[in-house]
Amino acid sequence: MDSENVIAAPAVDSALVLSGRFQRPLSFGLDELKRYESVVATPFDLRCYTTNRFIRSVEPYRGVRLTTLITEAGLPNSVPGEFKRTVFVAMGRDGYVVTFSWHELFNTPIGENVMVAYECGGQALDAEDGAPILFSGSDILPAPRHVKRLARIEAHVLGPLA
Ligand SMILES: Nc1nc2c(c(=O)[nH]1)N[C@H]1C(S)=C(S)[C@@H](COP(=O)(O)O)O[C@H]1N2
Ligand SMILES: [Mo]
Repeated sequence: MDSENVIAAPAVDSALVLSGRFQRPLSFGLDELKRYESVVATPFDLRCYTTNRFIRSVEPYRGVRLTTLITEAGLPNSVPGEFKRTVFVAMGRDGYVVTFSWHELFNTPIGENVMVAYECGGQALDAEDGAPILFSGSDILPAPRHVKRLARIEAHVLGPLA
């Protein structure tokens, strides 16, 4: 294992790792997420995008905004303005993947409601409850970007296609 992998390795099983093109790769345990300013989501119905199936109603989540964690790790800036063509790939521990763009998170109202949740209806969530849970509260159908057991956020800077 090289030194880069040692830094990126989760400190504990439930840690969330920010890796890729961030200025400082970081790892957050559940308790570390609670040290940041928190936001509370509106209660919502979890509904699958593919089948439109109602899954369950969800009490208000509390968590830290994804933009807060990204800012802590530092947006890429080795080339001026490259942060604006950055995409963030979020992965669950099971390999489930969803994407966000810099514009979406930092330059639209969607970003204000994207959180990494560690509490629901006033109750602390643990790994068995799926924590930490990535949740995008402004999505039309919330289930796809409701990632249980979020493990990693990778920053990728897109380049010209040809
Ligand atoms: N980690 C993880 N989160 C996930 C998924 C997944 O496969 N893995 N599937 C998503 C989709 S498409 C749906 S419909 C819901 C299913 O929620 P449930 O497992 O509570 O029924 O979880 C979402 N979050
Ligand atoms: Mo789904």
